[in-house]
Amino acid sequence: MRVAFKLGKAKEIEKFQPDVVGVSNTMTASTGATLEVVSMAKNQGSLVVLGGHHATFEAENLLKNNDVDVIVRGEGENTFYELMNALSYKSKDISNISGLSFRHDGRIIHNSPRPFEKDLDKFPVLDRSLLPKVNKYPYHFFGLKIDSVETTRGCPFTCKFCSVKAFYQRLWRKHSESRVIEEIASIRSRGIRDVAFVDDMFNLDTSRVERICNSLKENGLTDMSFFCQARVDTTAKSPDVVEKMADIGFSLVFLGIESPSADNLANIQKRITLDQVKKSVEILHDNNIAVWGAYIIGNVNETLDDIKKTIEFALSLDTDIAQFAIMTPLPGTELFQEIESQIIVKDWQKYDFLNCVYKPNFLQPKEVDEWVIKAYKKSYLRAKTVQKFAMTQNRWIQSLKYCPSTYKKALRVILNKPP
Ligand code: B12
Ligand code: SF4
Repeated sequence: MRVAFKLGKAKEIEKFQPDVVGVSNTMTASTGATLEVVSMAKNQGSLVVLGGHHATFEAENLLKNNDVDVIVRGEGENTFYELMNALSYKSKDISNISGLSFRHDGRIIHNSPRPFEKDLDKFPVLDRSLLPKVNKYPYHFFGLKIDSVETTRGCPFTCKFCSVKAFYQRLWRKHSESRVIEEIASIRSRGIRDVAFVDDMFNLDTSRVERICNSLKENGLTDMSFFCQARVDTTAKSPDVVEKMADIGFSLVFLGIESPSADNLANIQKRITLDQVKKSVEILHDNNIAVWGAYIIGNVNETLDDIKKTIEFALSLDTDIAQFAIMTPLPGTELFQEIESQIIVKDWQKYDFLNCVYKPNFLQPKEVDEWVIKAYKKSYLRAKTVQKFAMTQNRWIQSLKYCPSTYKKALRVILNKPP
C-alpha cells in the first residue's frame, strides 16, 4: 500500500499515486488549505485520512465533505496503524477500530474514543532517513533548518482558550530521558543543530529538564540550539534550571504571558501572577535567552483601556518577540462553548488570531482588529526593537535576517494588508 503524508501539490500526488493520503488538520485556520490537498488527493482516487486537533473536534462537519473518507480522532499512532492494517485485509472492516470517524451507507459513524498509550516510548523513534538530505531540507523556523522533538504530551492546566485540555484530557505523559537524548543525537548526526521541543508544557517537571540538560552535556550534544514552550510560574521558580538550559544552548523560550490584568488571567484560568511573569522574563534575559512573549488582545470582558495596558506591559517587559493574538474561540476549547452564541464569523480561515471572530462583551470586533495591528506597530516600529535585531548575538533572532518571508508577513500585518 502506498501511503503519503501531506503531499501538497497535485503533480506530486499524481506522480506518487498513493492509495492513502494522510493530512494534518491541527490548525483551525489551515482547514481551507487542508481541504485543497484533500480534493487533489480525491481526484487521484486516494483514500483520504485526516488527523489533528481541528479534525478531532470537527469530525462530524468535516465528514460532510465527501472528499474526506476517514478521521483519526485524538492520538494518532495506534489508530492509524490499525487502520492501515485493516485496509490491507480483504474485509477492510474498520468498524471496531477505536478513535475513528467515517461515513458508512450515507451515515457518519464515530467509533469509541481511543484510550491514550500509557508508555510513550512504545511509539518508535521517527525514521528520519525518510527526510530529505540537509542541503534540500524543507523545514525552517525563522529561517533556520530545524527538526522537532516531542519529549512530553499534554498539560494538566485548564486555560479556557487552549484545545490541549480537551485533546489530551489533562494527562501529562513523558518519554524517557534516554529516548529524548537518542532522538536529539540522531538529529545532530544528520547535520541539524536547531531543535524545537514541541511539548505543550516542556518545563512542568523542572528536575527532569535539568536531567535532560545534564545528559545532553554528557553526550557531547553541546553545539546545538533549542527552543521550547514554557510556563512562567515554573520558570520563575527555577533560576538554576534556566541557567543550565542556557548553558546547553536554549536560546529562545515561548511564554504564554497573555495579559497584565488579574481579572483577565483569572477569567481564562491561566493561574499565573504578574510577579511570576516579570521574574521569568528577567531570569531568561539574565541568562541571555530570548523570550517570545504571547499576549492576548480582545479578551471577553476587555475594554480599550485593558488593551492599551497589555501593549504597554509588553513594551515594558521588552520580550524579544512579542506576539499579539486576538482571543479566538477554537473548536474543542471551553471558551468555544462559553461564547458560542457570540461567534459572528464561521469561516475557519479567519480563525488566524488577526481577526476578531466573536463579539466581545464591551468592544466591537472591528476595534479589536484595529488594535492588534496597532500593537504590532507599537512593538516593532520602535527604534529599540530595530536596534536589538541588528545588535543581538542571539542565534534565533539573528536568523530572522535569513527569513524574508517572516519579514514580509510581519510587514503585511503592520501595513494592514491581507495575508
Ligand atoms: C509546538 C507548537 C507550536 C510551535 C511550532 C514549532 C515547530 N516548528 O514545530 C510554535 C510555537 C511555532 C507554534 C505556533 C503556533 N501555534 Co502551535 N502548537 C504547538 C504544539 C504545542 C505542538 C505541535 C506538535 O508538533 N505536536 C506533536 C505532534 C506529534 O502532535 P500532533 O500534531 O497533535 O499529531 C498527533 C495527533 O494530532 C494525530 N495527527 C495529527 N495529524 C494527523 C494526520 C493524520 C493523517 C493522522 C492519522 C493523525 C494525525 O497524530 C499525531 C500523533 O499522535 C501544539 C499543541 C499540540 N499538542 O499539538 C500547538 C497548537 C498546534 N498550536 C496552536 C496555535 C493556535 C498556534 C498559533 C496559531 C498560535 C498563535 N496565536 O499564533 C501559532 C501558529 C503557527 C503557524 N505557523 O501556523 C493550537 C492550534 C489550535 C487550533 N485549533 O487551531 C495548538 C493545538 C495549541 C492550542 N493552544 O490549542 N505552535
Ligand atoms: S495554554 Fe499552555 S498551560 Fe494553558 S492549558 Fe494550554 S498548554 Fe497548558
